[in-house]
Amino acid sequence: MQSKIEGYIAEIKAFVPTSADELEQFRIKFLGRKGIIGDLFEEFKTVSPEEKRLLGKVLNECKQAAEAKFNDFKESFTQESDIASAIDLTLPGMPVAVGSRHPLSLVRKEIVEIFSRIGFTVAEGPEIEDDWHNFSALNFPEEHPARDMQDTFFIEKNSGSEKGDVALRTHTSSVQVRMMEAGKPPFRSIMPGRVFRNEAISARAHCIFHQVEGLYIDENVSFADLKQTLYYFVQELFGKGTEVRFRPSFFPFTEPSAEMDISCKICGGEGCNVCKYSGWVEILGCGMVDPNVLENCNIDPEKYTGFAFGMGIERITMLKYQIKDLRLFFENDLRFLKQFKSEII
Ligand code: 2U9
Repeated sequence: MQSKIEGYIAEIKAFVPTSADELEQFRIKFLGRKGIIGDLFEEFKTVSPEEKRLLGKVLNECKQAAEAKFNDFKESFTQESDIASAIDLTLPGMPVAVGSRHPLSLVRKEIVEIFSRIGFTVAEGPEIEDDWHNFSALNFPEEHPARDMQDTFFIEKNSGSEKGDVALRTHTSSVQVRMMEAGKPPFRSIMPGRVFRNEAISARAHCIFHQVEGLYIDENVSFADLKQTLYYFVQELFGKGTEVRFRPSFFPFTEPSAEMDISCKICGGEGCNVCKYSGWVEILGCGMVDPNVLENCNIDPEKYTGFAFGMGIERITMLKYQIKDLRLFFENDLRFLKQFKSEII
């Protein structure tokens, strides 16, 4: 009910009548016998005492805003409905309510800007993918658990196509595969996008989330290039002096593979519940592109090498803004969204 009333307040504040008739329509709509304000007061009677305390103030504000708007313009239209005499055109304009960017968009934009400063372009691809681009080309074995219905949202099983089953992409790596199939090295791009996994929704996981992956393929690209690129990225996003460490890991599409941690920004490495008292938090996975993957994409692994990395934008945003529950990103609660920097696109 609160957001509905706030919506009406915004509508009332933005309303500028240009004739007596329009003003009368406004009066009937909001203040009339069967008007919105009356209805809201009826609805108000049915809510719990706790809600009454919260809603009373905003409901009165709504009523007063409607009455004030009506009284402000009543005089202007008593003599005639001519627009020029009704409104003082020399008055300053009414303020326009400006929204704010979603925190995930803010962080994605920042990540894109950081990588574009060192020559990475942005690539995008389809959200509905075939088995080849989402799994096989990326060296996932036939029996890999990610190919399971428990993990992946399939759209068409046994489609009969040579590219295999059709599913919602589980990572943006399929965009890299398409890019490599279509072109020739060097490649230096990042791939931001929405991905889908068959997971139960909780404070730490969602079935839809956002990733940024990156790929750099050329002659003589080494693990040292990977480390320096990601070190630069972390300094830019989390601030100078942020420490990094790499731990060995495994992914089907990279060899060797690693996970990268940064020193905890909450406790400065002392230990807190965000870093589980280790002083470190994991932010991404990375590695050298597996030669099998290069071959699958018609790139000669004897001539070219490359690195790749992937991160979840939700996770990075939660760390950057100290957000405790991932579900907040998807609820569109204005009290949450309003806290992020306002920007006109
Ligand atoms: C190609 C070759 C290699 C992309 C990579 C990761 C490591 C990784 C996870 C981070 C959190 C996914 O969102 S998450 O759950 N990703 O750890 N991703 S390397 O490697 C590629 C991609 C494309 C052709």
